[in-house]
Amino acid sequence: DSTKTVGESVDYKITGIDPGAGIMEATEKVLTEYDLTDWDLTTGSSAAMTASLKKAYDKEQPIVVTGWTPHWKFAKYDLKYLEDPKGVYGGEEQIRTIGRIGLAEDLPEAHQILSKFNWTEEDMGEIMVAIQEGEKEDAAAQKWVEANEEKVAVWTEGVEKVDGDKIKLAYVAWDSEIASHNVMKIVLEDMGYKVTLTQVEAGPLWTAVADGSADASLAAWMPLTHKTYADKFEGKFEELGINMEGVKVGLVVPQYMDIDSIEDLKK
Ligand code: PBE
Repeated sequence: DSTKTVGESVDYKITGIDPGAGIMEATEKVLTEYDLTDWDLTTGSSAAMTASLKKAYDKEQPIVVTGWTPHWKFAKYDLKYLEDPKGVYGGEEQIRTIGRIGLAEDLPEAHQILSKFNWTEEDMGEIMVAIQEGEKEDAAAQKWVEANEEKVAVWTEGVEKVDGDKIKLAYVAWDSEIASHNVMKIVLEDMGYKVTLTQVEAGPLWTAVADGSADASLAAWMPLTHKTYADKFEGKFEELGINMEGVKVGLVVPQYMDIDSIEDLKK
């Protein structure tokens, strides 16, 4: 119905994800800063958000979701980010690896591998798309590792194998993090570790690394997305390095919607 405003057409609703995600905090800020007083951000999960997106997209209906790159949804659907002239979502973000204090002394080989871990959006995309098309998470990661021996060799170069040392990695069920943690599990297992992956929400993830109940995570989106967590736990974790450059978060809509900027949501 072309007489409706954008807000009316989507019931003044932005489809969000899990409440602890940094993008949720940023989106609440967007509602305030852009004066979108009639709008609500719904909470759910990454999987529920993509299900809603698929449902709307298949019928060419309007929808506004919290989105991020890398994500398979951009390969599957024709989507666009809404411009964010106020810069609430920051600019180019990075995904960083964080470890608990003492990791370097206790698990030095893993500390080295985690510190060297670095890959690209394309690498991660291959795994995300495979999983989305029905492949099991661990099988998709295993295939990628087997097909990318040279890349993995760079992360493990000069590192000695261990004999069954235990390591625990914490992650959130975001598609990007499912891919990265499943890859790292295999890489560390091939180096002799017994790896446990624990899936938690973002707040408990940061808490676990800070209190040492998890050894590391590849899921720290910085400098802005997880700034609240990084500030809260300052001094209680170690930054091990950037594992991916040029990632992004924001509001995402189908290309067929006739809006370009967050400001257009006011109309
Ligand atoms: N995300 C995906 C996360 C980081 C990775 C953008 C949903 C977040 O908002 O915290």
